[in-house]
Amino acid sequence: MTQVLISIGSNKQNPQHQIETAFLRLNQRFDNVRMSSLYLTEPVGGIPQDSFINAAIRLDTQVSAHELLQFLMVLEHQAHRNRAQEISNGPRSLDLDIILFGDEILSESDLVIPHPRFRDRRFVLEPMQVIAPEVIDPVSQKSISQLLDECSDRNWVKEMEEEILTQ
Ligand code: PH2
Ligand code: MG
Ligand code: MG
Repeated sequence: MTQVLISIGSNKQNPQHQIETAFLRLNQRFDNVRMSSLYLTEPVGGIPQDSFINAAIRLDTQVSAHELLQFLMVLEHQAHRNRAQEISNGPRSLDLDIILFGDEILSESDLVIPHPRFRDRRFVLEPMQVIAPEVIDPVSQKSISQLLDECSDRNWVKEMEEEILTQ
């Protein structure tokens, strides 16, 4: 089994519904799926747009990182995400990014793990710190807690509601 950390985000087409639907589908497909509470977050990347809702998800799987990526892209497609019409860092109905995949380090044209920008993003680290504070980034050898302590991103991140747990 590999423990995976995923960052989920949306700022279009009912963000809260998009995130809850994706979480239910992940929960049907994978083991020990846990999601942080939802966070309202300031858009990062310089494009004027609505605030995002972000959360962190942890799950266990036997599939490869590429197979997981395929599954996440199906979920994005089901949320009517259309990459062809998108601008970089712009609005999106559903974004599912693999942040860590066990201790794998991978750099391919379609998939880079650990996610190259996650250490600089408070909207990724703050929710993740709640469900996986001790998980180690295999590149920096630092824990999620330590990366959050050292993170200089000052864009605002506000917790929205209680944590959603699965049995
Ligand atoms: N995703 C982006 C660009 N900017 N900003 C916030 N707050 N949350 C996101 O999920 C996000 C972003 C590109 O994927
Ligand atoms: Mg993203
Ligand atoms: Mg993405």
